[in-house]
Amino acid sequence: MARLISLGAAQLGPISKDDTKAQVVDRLIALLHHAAEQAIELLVFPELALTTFFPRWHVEDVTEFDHYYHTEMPDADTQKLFDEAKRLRIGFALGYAELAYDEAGKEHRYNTTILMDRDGNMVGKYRKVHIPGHKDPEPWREFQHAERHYFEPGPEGFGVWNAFGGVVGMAICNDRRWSETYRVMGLQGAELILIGYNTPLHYAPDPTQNALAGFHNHLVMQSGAYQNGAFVVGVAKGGIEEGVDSLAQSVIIAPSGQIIAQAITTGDEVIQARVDLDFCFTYKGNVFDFDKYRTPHHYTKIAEGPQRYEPEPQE
Ligand code: ING
Repeated sequence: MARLISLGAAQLGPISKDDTKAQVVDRLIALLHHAAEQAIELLVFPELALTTFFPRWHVEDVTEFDHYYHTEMPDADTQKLFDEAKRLRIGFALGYAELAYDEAGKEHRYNTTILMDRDGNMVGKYRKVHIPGHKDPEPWREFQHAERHYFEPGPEGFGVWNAFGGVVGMAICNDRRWSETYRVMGLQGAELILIGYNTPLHYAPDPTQNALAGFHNHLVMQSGAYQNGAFVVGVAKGGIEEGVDSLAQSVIIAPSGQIIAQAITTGDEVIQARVDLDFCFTYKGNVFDFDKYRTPHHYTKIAEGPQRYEPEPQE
């Protein structure tokens, strides 16, 4: 019997630093309504979907940016979104900046995604593991990418959850470039991997890669989907946001690695695909039958960290 689910990606166009949370939440609710028109049951919003991508600026005292963070989710700014999603019976994944306190009362700042089911219950929370960019100001850059100043890596790593009739995992932005991200979730049986991203088209450390931004984006998510027999939803906050041109091209990808839905604008746009989660087994049960074909005893270096050989000096 098929396990059908109607997936959606809610791509966002730019959010300006002066947009209020209420204005942004209204845009997210409008996208929920577009999703409801298409009978979408799970809608994925991008990374940091409530605010502009503020790591593009480096402020010495991070508390100056506290207004971009949320200590509770939902909270007064976002309750309206959660209520409307529950009313429409649409589950959703929402990226946001999280300010959390541990048992000792120590502050932690994470780049987080929360996953809600169709009944309005929280399924799980994922905190970004691979934090790209830099911590200290790098004035040589046209714009900063100071994620390491504003976020620490999530301590929980990559989990999966039983939800939406399948096994669901999450990742955020730079995570999608690392094959380990998908494989750690694939080993836990992930059938559906939800990924939001904010990706500037200009990569300051090596601008020759700029022309390949779209290619690299789809390359890594298509590979991750295929090599782990999972559906992948990759959703952008794109367009020119505070002067930074950011990649859009949100996609829904099948376990075959094929793109089955793609955004055609750089703004607010919902894309949709109705899929059968049983299709994952076409890949998990054959070419990527992990139990039958993987050889973990040869893979220990992956977890131990690099043991580089240096190239022999040329005579
Ligand atoms: N953004 C970018 C990303 O991984 C980046 C940073 C861009 C890294 C291009 C390397 C190359 O898509 C976030 N937010 O991680």
